[in-house]
Amino acid sequence: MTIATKKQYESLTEQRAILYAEGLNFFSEDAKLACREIGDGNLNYVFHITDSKSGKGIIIKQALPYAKVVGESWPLTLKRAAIEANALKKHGEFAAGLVPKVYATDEELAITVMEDLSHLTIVRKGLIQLESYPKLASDIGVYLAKTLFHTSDFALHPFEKKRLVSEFSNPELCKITEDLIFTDPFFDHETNDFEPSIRANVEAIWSNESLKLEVAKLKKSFLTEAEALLHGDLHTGSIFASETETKVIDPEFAFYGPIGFDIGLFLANLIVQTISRDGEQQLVILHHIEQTWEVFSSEFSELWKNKAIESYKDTKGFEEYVLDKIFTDALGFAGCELIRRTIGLAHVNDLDGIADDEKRILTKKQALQIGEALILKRKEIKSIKAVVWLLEELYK
Ligand code: SR1
Ligand code: MG
Repeated sequence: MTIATKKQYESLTEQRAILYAEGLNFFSEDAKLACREIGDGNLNYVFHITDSKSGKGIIIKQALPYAKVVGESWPLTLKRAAIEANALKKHGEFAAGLVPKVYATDEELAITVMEDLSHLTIVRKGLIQLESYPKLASDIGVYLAKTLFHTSDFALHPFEKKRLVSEFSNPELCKITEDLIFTDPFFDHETNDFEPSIRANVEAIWSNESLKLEVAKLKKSFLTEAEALLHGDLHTGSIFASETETKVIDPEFAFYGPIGFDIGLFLANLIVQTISRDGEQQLVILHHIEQTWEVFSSEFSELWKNKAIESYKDTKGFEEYVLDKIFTDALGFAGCELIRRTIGLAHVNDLDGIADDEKRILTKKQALQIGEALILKRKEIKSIKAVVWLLEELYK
């Protein structure tokens, strides 16, 4: 008699990851496998398995039952591994080539096995080292337009759209964003983390009622507007790239939310780079900012023209209204991201890694200032060029 036993979750070690890889039928029997844990994110293990005989490789990503950045005191659902794998597959239907291929998933062990991207670098790391990514902005513009348009009501039958809203319900990960991006940084909360030298700037944020009112509106939009299947955490640490390739990884925060959110997060993480750079190097990133929006909006318009199923798609002014709203929302969300990356729980190396104390503090103060301006002035800023002018004025 065979007794069926349910597989129990256990976290992998490098040794166990090799055994797991051997069972996948991906490598040949005589493969010589090696493994390295390469995860540097806040939440998961990432094992890179390579076969020295064939040169082939895979990534085995495993979700931990808690947030790695904090420790076991912050339990976290393992369901996020399935959300991530399903979001990669769904986004891959529309933006093939811009996301990694998923080879296998294992719900019990919260594992996703995917394409080896080790020939690419994490964009945040590369940008800090002034590496250039000539395709980054246009690839991300295309990725955003395709994934967001095709998963929205503009492209889907309402039954399918609502089925996807339910499939990608992701309350625990959304709660992290609600707290860490939209709430905690704007109050004297224990999760916040900032340098004593910027305390006065932080306290000014906590007591700025008009700013808090605008953040409350943005949070409401994040909580309630199920416009499209978002990546949900599209910062530069969620993108692998080289001079010729771009791949968006890590959509474990995926859910149905406002279209401007992914765009805003990406723009904010580019803005962070412009603050610490000068001259030509700064211009490169300012150009990325402009190009991301330009490519996104023209691709989105093209899809609207050719693929939208909405009855009002040709009603004069509607497409413009939709794009204006996405733009305004994106600026507001970018502002919140800039503030939380400076004073909230999850920091970025673009700011914290600046060794010179004076420069780092000045950069952080500017990040807060830009964040505030984007939130408060988002409805007055009418074009991406105006965003670039605002930044250039500040850096003069
Ligand atoms: C506890 S998780 C902290 C942050 O890491 C993720 O990448 C998200 O950005 C989240 O806000
Ligand atoms: Mg991540």
